[in-house]
Amino acid sequence: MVKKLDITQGLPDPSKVMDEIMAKYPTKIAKKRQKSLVVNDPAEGKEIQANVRTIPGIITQRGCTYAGCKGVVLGPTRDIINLVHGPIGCSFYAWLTRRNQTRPAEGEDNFITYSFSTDIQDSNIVFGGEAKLKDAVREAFEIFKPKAIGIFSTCPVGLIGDDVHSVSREMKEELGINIFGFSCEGYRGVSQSAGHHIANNGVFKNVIGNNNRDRIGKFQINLLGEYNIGGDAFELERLFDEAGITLLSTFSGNSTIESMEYAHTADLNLIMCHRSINYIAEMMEEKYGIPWVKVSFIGAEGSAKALRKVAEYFDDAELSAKVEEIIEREMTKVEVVREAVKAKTEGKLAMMFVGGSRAHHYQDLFSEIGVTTVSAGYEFAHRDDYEGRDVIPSIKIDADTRNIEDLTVEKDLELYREDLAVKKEKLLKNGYEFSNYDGMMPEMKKNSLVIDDINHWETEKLIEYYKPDIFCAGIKEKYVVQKSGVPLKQLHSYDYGGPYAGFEGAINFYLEMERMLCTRIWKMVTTPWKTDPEIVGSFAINE
Ligand code: CFM
Repeated sequence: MVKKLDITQGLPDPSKVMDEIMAKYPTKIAKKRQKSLVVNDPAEGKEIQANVRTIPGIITQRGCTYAGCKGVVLGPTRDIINLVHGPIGCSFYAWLTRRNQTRPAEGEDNFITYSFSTDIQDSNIVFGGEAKLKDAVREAFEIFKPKAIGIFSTCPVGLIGDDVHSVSREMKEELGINIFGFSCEGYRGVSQSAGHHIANNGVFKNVIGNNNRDRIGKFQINLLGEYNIGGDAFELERLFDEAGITLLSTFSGNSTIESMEYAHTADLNLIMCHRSINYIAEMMEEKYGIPWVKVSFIGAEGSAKALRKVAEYFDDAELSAKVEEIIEREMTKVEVVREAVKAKTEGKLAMMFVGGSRAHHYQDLFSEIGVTTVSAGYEFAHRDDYEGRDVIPSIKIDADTRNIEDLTVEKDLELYREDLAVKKEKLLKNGYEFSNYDGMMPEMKKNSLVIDDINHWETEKLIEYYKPDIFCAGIKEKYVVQKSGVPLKQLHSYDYGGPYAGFEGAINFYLEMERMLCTRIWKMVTTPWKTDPEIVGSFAINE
């Protein structure tokens, strides 16, 4: 039996295991890596190194800029053709059939299940690929007659200098639909985070504000940074619907480009994933005066808090009463399951290394069933996602960040909502919080180990040290972790489970954790490399 780490007196100081990790690195690398591993102290507020280049040779969990732009932000939108200009491999791996769900209305376009690519070849690399790109745009238009086409640059396209923006302008003119390009080559930034920023800029410039349609609801909001993994957005739509809150557009789970065009007619923006979409929220406030608030619908408590926050903003007795009614009804159901599961899961340990927001949000769901997060980190978040937005002025702008365009946005004199600015002022005086995110570290326990851009070596050492009951990450980590006898829950694709957002989502998550945390099967796994440290293969052809 593995001896469990004793955390009854608080989390142990992990400095020793950190030293062991560092001892294996060459001095220069250890010096750099050290700044990304932090022993948390919420009272002191420590600084972490984040959003810097991964050291070559290290196996990172990160993805590329193109993945963040095409896959994450634009990918889940169903009525736009997302055309990848590049080799077919980039499209194959960005094919989104696996996880983003969407519900088109009867007869409405849904291109998510397709994969569109220019499939460039060696000859295009030598002689240029713009002609092929134009042909692909015409062909896609001819077959599907979409409302919009987005063109995404991959690494080779940037290297040979194809101009996707001029092609977009020309094709827009020729075909008469909205066509726009993204310079989101994989190498453009240090991770997919750069791709989020590029996507935000493109959507803001080319889509938001294209349709000034009239109001249709009393309380109009947008939900930003919710990508409908495992049907999360469906659960939130159910809650907003019942409360009488009109969700104009979600960026970008279960969404349409059409809805994004009138998103600027909202009264409030809610942000779920701060990392991927805070840029749009900020720009919409500058241009249209729409305030934003950070919420999290991951966890039943967080969901209740978020709904109350919206009700408080609109300050309407009927809405508040409805929201309270929903919370009471849903929480009664949640509590029954939570209590039953917590009795079995209390005291278990979790570790999570995911993306740029889930490593924080899922700690709430775990703590609702008594599971402690001993170590966590993001793949590509920035210091503000760890330490809170108040550190933004002190973040060093390096050459990699400067590489990403920062749009200058001006007030739209016609559409700017002075009434919302006044409302915001008033609420601020009452202590209502806007435009803020406190980050992950202030909410984590003292001595928990926070790591940015963790790698395989560090993962293995930490599993040995903490012996967690569950590890949350993605598909690249899944099997190696499971072979160590620790179950891994994917928080990117949910292992095809979900939804986990909102109240129904919380119930789903508790039950799934009960299954994963309470089975003894993982303790029976013998790590294969303990008995066979070397796997020897041979070619059948030689036998
Ligand atoms: Fe935001 Fe996301 Fe995430 Fe993200 Fe992602 Fe994702 Fe993620 Mo995978 S936008 S930062 S780039 S919540 S794809 S839907 S699950 S790493 S934690």
